[in-house]
Amino acid sequence: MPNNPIFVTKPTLAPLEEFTEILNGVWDRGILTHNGPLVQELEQEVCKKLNINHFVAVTNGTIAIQMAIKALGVKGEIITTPFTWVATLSAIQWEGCTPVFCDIEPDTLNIDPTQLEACITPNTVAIMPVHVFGNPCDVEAIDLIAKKYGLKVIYDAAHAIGSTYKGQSLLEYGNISATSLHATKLFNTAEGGACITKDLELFEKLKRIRFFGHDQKKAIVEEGFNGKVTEVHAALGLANLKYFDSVLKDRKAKYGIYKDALSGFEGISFQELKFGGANYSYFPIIFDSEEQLLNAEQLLNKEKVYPRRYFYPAVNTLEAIVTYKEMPIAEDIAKRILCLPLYYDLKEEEQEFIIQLLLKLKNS
Ligand code: T4K
Repeated sequence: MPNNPIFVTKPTLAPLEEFTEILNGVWDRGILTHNGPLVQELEQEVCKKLNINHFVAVTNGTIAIQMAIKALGVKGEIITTPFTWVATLSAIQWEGCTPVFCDIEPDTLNIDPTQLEACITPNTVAIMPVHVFGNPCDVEAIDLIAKKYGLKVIYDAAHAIGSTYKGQSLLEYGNISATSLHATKLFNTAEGGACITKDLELFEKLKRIRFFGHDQKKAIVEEGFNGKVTEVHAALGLANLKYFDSVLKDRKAKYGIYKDALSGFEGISFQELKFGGANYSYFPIIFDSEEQLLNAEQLLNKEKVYPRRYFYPAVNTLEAIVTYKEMPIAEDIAKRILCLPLYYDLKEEEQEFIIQLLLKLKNS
């Protein structure tokens, strides 16, 4: 039994001295924010690392989604998934748009493209799928539907940094992708997020929106807000970025260990990674019933292991903020899914301990 509790995740942090080394420059310059040199460097370095065109670093992933909606100038219904974190929903609503839910595929856990067309009305302006747990959506099918109906596509790519589709960064799909660099994500700046687009005009617009609507001469040329990133956060990002490849590799290896060990376990199944290219940022298991999940959770908690029920409940059931509409697949999956601890610092013996606990359940 481990000495310390094992949580679902733990931030990956570069050695402290590597962070403070970068911070020395911040102290020397006295520039703390307003698109400082470290923010610019972080954006350039991430573009190089992911081989993408433009990356606009912002305060957090929720703001990134809101900025994407704002930059595309859409107002109306946005079709999205009920199987997501509440931020997807609230970002849509904060931008004065109406979320319309489209159910998910029971295997990939992503929005079901075959159900999309039935959700489209004359008021539909955009589609906002989520690459759930970093597993790529069917981007080609979604793109075809969007083109057919003249809709924008904004990916909630909060989990998807490091994921690829046909060898290219998944963040390049859609008109804009919004990612999260929160402490719990594969690559973090403590709090943080980013908008990614291939479109140069949108890129420039996103930068203006982030900074109150200023153009380069500081004239206000459009409505913006404060989505800026501090130099301290950028310094952390630059320190952590050096470990990006080893973190990806480590996640994949640990994902494989869980999968191999739990594959013969009758009563659980796994998310289907249909197109490959996942970043293995979470390890979800789907139980046959909620009762089995609760048993497993109880057993793990007793041993100070704390997996998480991402995403529970399905957000279409959050009646404090939306009108309920039944989404049978998402609601069912949300009740039966549990994410196991998966992070860079998770030790081999800790992972083995978790596996053994679950296997005990199988044999009981
Ligand atoms: N879209 C989607 C699909 C998302 O999943 C999210 C966020 C967003 C949009 C919005 O992105 P942001 O605006 O957040 O950038 C976490 C995160 O807060 C959230 O970013 C994430 N998704 C969501 C799925 O999970 P909690 O409530 O589970 O976090 P918490 O505090 O319970 O942390 C989980 C575990 O991580 C803890 O048991 C311990 C560990 N931890 C956590 C923090 C914050 C640490 O060791 N250190 C830390 O600093 O929400």
